[in-house]
Amino acid sequence: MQEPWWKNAIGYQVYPRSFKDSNGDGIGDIKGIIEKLPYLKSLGIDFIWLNPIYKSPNVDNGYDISDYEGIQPEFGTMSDFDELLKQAHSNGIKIILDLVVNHTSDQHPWFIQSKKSKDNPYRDYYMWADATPDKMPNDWTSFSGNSTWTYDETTKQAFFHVFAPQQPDLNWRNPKMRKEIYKMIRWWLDLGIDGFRMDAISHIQKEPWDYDPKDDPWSAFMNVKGIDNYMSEMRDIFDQYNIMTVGEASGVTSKQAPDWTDPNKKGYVNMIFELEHNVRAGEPGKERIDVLGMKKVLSRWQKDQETSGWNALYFENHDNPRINTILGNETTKSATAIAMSYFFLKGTPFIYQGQELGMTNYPFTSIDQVDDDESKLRYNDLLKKGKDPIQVLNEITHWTRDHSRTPMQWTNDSKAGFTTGSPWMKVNPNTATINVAVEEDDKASVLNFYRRMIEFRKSELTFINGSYIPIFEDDKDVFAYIRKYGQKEFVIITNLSKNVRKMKLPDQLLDKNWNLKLSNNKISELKDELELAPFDGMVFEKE
Ligand code: ISL
Ligand code: CA
Repeated sequence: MQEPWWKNAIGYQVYPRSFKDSNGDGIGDIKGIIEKLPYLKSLGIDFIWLNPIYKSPNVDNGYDISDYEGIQPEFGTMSDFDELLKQAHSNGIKIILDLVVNHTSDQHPWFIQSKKSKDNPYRDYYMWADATPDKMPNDWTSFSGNSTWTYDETTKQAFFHVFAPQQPDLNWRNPKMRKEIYKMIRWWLDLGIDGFRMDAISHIQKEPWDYDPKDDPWSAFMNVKGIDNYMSEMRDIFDQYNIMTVGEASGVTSKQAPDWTDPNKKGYVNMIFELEHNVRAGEPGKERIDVLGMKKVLSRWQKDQETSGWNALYFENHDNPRINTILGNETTKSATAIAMSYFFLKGTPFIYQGQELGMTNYPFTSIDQVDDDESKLRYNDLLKKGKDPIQVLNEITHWTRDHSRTPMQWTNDSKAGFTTGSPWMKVNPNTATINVAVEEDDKASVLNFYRRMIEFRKSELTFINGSYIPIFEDDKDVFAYIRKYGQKEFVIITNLSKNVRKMKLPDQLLDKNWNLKLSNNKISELKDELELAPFDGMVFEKE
């Protein structure tokens, strides 16, 4: 059977605001992306996931949409988008868009209508309930840590939101609302886009308002019963197109995942992003991610979707700090070891812009440098609770989403070659040494390593169908596994630590000849006793 195209594809996530500015206003835009298509082609990626490009008041950088079928003017026009799609396709690159349908902006015409009166035809596009300024319909907590409800004076009711109050949740129980969303979905698919990344999609169904979340505050809107109906309706639309879909599905467990991603089961989407191995939870002061914990989560997802379903593989995105800082030590060596550690797992790998350069966290020193609404909300909230300002700043800047939102580093210029104007977000000063231009010319750069790795990954079908066999499973530093299909066998070994590690090879690797295929160090043979230097990584193939 012919495998679907997305199984042997590499995704690249573009955060349009920070990718490339074409007109000097300091904000990345669609024309900037078009300009950089040759770069993306030279990387070897197959599709781009674009973060939201729709009209938005920008409270949550585009995740608050006020017009689903309009382009954010800062990013360009619909004809720019058509051009991007055309040029991407002629370069063999597909484009998937963010689909944000858990909520809209409070400036969306539907919500403006909905707010007007209790009998407005759009009232039930959102969720309203009786309240008073100091008594909300229930005491559920939103992702920002505040109430999921905001009181509205006009009708003396409160509306529901799992994110910021400027992002009211759509009422998926309303078939009229769903019909409009589905129309919009078809509109984009008919335009020729290649699929969707579905934002916060596991939250679209909520428990009844009298549900008690107890000590799991978000359980009231995490993969709640009844979501099946809506997901199936969307799947029936997707099935009519040759596209790919990836759901951001926090709260869907690895055991439930195949149900979501296996076409022989419910198969709502082709793959999901799990948020369990997600590192943002890392506490300040705790320098880096717990490698063993992360390995266990990733291994479990590999196993639970080994024979049924499909994984989306990632370390970075626009919501997380840079992996080369929080897991690595900001070197070429750590960036490449980390890359190898996840790239050969079973699933579709995603790269976040700048990850392929080894970009790092931004050295924040003050809250004025922070843009992210979520970070600012939390900062003010903690100050109000009387916490020490320095401690709060440390905590916020430890995980702020802004680390990944600084401009893409194209050159060693102080503006990173990102803009000729004043960048909307500070440029990381290490653009002096970490940038596309210098890395292009350096054979040993992270960028050129990614190129080789991508080419190799795509040339070897074992990485699609092969089984996943973890080795050194309980080791706290080394992430290693075998991928095996028929006679073919590969082993991936990465030391994700600063420790020198002496390893005895497990039995299943002995008495075989191994050829080195990819490496970031000088080891060329797989010996019975292996001495791994900090952040050594390599892939061997059985002869
Ligand atoms: O579980 C969560 C928090 O632990 C998350 O489900 C939540 O779904 C995730 O953080 C959502 O992120 C996405 O939707 C947000 C947006 O701000 C993020 O940038 C986006 O990736 C609201 O649209
Ligand atoms: Ca611009």
